[in-house]
Amino acid sequence: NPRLHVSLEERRSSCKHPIASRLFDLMMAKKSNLCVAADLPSLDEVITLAESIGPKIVVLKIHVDILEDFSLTKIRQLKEVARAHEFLIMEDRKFADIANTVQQQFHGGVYRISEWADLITAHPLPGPEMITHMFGDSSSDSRRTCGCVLILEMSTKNALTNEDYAKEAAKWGLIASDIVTGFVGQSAPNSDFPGWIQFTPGVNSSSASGDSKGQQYCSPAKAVLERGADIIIVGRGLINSQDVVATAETYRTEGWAALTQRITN
Ligand code: 5IU
Repeated sequence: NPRLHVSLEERRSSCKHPIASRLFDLMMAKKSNLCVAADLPSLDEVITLAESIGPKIVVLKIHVDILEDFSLTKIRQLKEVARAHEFLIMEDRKFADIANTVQQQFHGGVYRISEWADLITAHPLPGPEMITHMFGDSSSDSRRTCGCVLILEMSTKNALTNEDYAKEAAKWGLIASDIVTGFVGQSAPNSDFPGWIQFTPGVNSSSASGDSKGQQYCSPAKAVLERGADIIIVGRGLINSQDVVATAETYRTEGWAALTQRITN
């Protein structure tokens, strides 16, 4: 798989989406491929975490619907922190409906995700038309300000995202590579397009197995070297640690070392 060994500079130059280019720039500038899953109960806590670990991460992933104090004012505050420390905000909304509904979930409601998210996750389950129409028509600004991250595989035990599913969805994602900036997966799909980015969750250095609810974990090195991760997604392994800044530095160093090792090999 050529993507795995191509330099980040070269991959950046083949990107078809400004958010993907920006993410490559951030990775190179910050020497980081760390995305933190900030699954905390309030935006106040997310903002405090982001202020402390901001310099070490390239993406902060949130679930907007678990925040008890959500407001557009607070999300704008988080946006400010993201601007100051230079990281992207990923809303892990996992869209999975028909395009007409997804458009409303993306632009409307209380959360108005399209106003602030740099990256948004979506399941390919509804088919390729959902992907091409999720942001609205071709004049929609959000097509350039927000990148879709397609979920090809899940990290959980007995997930239904088998090889055929992931393969078919990867094809759709590649065809729509002006919309799809990357994908979530546990393995590297066969493709000679180096411009899209693999996000891999289920990374935790202190738990070799998983949680008691189906989540499965591996180390940062294994995620990058054996599973093809460009970006490692770390949640509880970091947010529950005593010293989040020191832990972020450890994950950043390990993740980055593995990525540079993979590229130079
Ligand atoms: N997440 C997964 N697995 C997946 C997908 C998303 O764990 O396949 I798609 C999310 C869920 C959570 C984070 O927000 O990534 C992982 O958190 P922990 O590192 O705390 O398990």
